[in-house]
Amino acid sequence: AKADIGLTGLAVMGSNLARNMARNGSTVAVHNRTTSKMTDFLDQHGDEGDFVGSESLEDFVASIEKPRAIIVMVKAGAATDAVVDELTPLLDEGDIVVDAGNAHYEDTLRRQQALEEKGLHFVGMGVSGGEVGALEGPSIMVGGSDHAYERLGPIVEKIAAQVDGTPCATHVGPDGAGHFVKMVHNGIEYADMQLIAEAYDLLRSVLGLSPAELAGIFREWNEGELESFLIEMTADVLEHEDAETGKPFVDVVLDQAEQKGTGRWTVQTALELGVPVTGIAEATFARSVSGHAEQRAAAQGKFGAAQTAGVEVDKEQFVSDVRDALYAAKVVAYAQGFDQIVEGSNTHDWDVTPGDMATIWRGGCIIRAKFLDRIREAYEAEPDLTTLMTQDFFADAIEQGEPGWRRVVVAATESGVPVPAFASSLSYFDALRRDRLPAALIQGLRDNFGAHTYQRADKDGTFHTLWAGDKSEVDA
Ligand code: 2AM
Repeated sequence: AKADIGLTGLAVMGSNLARNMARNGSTVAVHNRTTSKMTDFLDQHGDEGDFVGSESLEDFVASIEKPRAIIVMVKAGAATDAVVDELTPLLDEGDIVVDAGNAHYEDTLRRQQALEEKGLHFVGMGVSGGEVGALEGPSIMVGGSDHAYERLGPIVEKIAAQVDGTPCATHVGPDGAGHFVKMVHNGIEYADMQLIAEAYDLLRSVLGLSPAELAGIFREWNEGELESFLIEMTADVLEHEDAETGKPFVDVVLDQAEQKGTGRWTVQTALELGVPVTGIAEATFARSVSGHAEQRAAAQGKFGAAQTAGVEVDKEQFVSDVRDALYAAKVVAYAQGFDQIVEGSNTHDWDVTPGDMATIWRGGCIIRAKFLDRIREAYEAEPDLTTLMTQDFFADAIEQGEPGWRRVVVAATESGVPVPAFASSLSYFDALRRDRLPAALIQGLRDNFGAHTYQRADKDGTFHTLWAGDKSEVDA
């Protein structure tokens, strides 16, 4: 019998996806450029399910049931293009090539168009959950045609994480939609991690608690509305001691955060779409700041640590305030991320259902959280929601958290603890609710130096003031 699906690229992610599919009943054709990896794979995991191993790409393709579905799990970029180019001459009309890597959605759009011209289907499939998720049940965001999803969906929905009997996998929309949504997912993950890091830094600096004590606080938070994989993991990391020195692990790790690029892509795309994802942007920039060792050393040498009087706080109150700030800022970050999904979908005619994204992010992925069930419910109640922030449940949470959120930003400022994400999300909230914004002054300046014109709040039309002349107003 022929294989139900094929997978080429048997590094860890590819191997784990292949094993997951086989464990869930699919016969999986496997291939790797370096043949020994394929034979090693079969030696180690061949008994976990039905595999068909091939040494050549030709045999691999021939071993798969038509229309063929072939997952490519190689390095993003040139390697993906190389493998797709090698594959396409071997395929028949209606066959489906799936890129399960973290591709930029514009690359996916390009590849989809190229394959469509050949009568083939290209699917950009976002897979979140890391190596463990790939094996045990990831969250899967599938782009591409309906034809492709009909073939792929049943397999993918089986291997995904399941929450309340619902698979964490769905057909997000055509062409680049799956990779776009995966990109924003990662951007939100950046923001969420930055907010957690700011909460940790504040609690530690202001209250002088040890990492182990802080782990206890995060464990407690994980019992409530903040319950999430990232909060749970935060407790684990804070509790961990370095074997070599016996010090808290978090104190021996070099404090420079790295990035692979999906956060940057999210921000770049958001700038182009004109969506203010300030939480994600601050998180991405905060990683850059941490990596600028020379500037940090120069500033430390020149100024030393911030000279502050320190703040007097009630411990219990402060812990509660930081939790409120974290929750409110998290609402802002997710609201902004969902705005970007909606805007991307509108721009590319993808018809993405935002609530479905919250649904498939409830399990398997890195940002899985109780919180996402609330977002799912919010979009269920109101599919065309203008912003998550004003939906009843989240509006209540923000209003309840607001006083603490403000106190935390003040305390951070007074104690010299950087809180770019807490502060910018609060500014975003204040900007949205403000009666008048100083954007009016900016319009005046633009009209003055560049005759860029302006509109008035009190009547229709476009106007220009003769700034260099008698300052009268003319229709523009
Ligand atoms: P390899 O084992 O032959 O190196 C992660 O690097 C995975 O991508 C590996 O399975 C690797 O195959 C594969 N890979 C990377 N570049 C590739 C290319 N240009 N063509 C085919 N496979 C590639």
